[in-house]
Amino acid sequence: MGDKRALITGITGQDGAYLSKLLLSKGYKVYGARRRSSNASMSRLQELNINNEIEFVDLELTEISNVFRVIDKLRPSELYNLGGQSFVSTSWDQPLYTSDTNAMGVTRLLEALRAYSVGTRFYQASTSEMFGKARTVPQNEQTPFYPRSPYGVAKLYGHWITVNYRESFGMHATSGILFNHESPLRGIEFVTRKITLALARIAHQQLDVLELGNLDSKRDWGYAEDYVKGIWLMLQQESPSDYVLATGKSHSVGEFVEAACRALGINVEWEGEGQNSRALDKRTGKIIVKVNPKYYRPAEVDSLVGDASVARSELGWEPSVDFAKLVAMMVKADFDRVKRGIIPF
Ligand code: NAP
Ligand code: G4F
Repeated sequence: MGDKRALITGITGQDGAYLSKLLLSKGYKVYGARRRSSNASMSRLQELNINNEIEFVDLELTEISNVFRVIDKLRPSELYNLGGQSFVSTSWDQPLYTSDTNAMGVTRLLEALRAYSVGTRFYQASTSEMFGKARTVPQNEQTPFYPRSPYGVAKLYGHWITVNYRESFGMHATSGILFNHESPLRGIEFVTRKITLALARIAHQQLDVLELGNLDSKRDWGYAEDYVKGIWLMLQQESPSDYVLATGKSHSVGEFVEAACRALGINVEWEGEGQNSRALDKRTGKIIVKVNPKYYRPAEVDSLVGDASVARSELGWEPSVDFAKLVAMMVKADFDRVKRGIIPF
């Protein structure tokens, strides 16, 4: 494709940062859509040293006039919709805002493209949370959906409206159903980064105990930089479709804790069950991880594991970072940050 101009919503987030880096390396002009804030954080883009290569535009997904003006002005060749209220827990506190952004926000973008730029290739950031109380193991593009949170329900609307605009108007609209992907740029509210940062603080004697919710819940955790390559590949296909990206391996939150402790050279031993579970540092005998039920969710997604065989055969996509390597990479980044006294995000 000759015209390589991409608009990315959610530019300040984890995936926005890695996708920008990838597209810049491929010679794209990157427009970064950010929402106005008194404290706009460019720290992920700064960490990757690419903030000066991006042209920023103000875009709030809940504001239709804003969305229409930006699309009319830019008419990009590719639009990646990564913007959204992405924290599942918050979606029970802010269900209407979550729907406005994650569901209606998608329709606003699609309507703007339909009006001004129907040839733009569109990517929607869908999620394995849509499988929720999963009907089959592993989950693939054919698995029925059963979302378990306002976040999952809103994302399911975003998924189907993307499929619908593809089928109704012939738009090149693709939905990527991505399983959890993490990195040193992950937000600290998500369980992986919460664990690596807290354990790094414990290792530096800056914190005594890490409190978590459900230790038994299982996720298919991959590396974000691998996943943005898959996202880009999806939009390079002649025909639009839907694709699952996943590693095919699942681990519990407790196993993530153990792997992170291993990477730090901490030997842990579990005691108790359920709400009374705790992990002790075998050397010191101190409790370093315990359960606080305040982190339990009103409805849980107990276990997710994805089957990415369609992405493998049609896109040639493969994850390159396994679970142990991912955990070690995140632990190292946080250990070094705590040592330097700088926690950028
Ligand atoms: P993230 O780090 O939380 O980033 C979310 C981005 O969306 C931020 O740039 C945020 O801006 C922006 N945003 C939030 N509300 C907005 C609004 N109303 N208008 C415009 N922008 C808004 O999330 P991520 O991990 O990069 O994920 C990217 C997308 O993929 C999200 O839609 C997420 O739901 C979805 N997803 C993620 C995963 C995963 O495991 N990471 C898996 C499946 C799907 P601020 O910086 O201003 O808050
Ligand atoms: O890290 P989490 O908050 O991620 P979750 O809910 O799976 O959502 C992430 O992945 C989705 C893809 O499937 C994305 F769509 C979504 O945007 C986001 O990126 O929680 C993972 C699991 C949950 O079962 C949660 O109950 O960890 C459990 N957990 C246990 N203790 C905790 C905690 N989660 C958090 N955030 N904090 C805890 O203390």
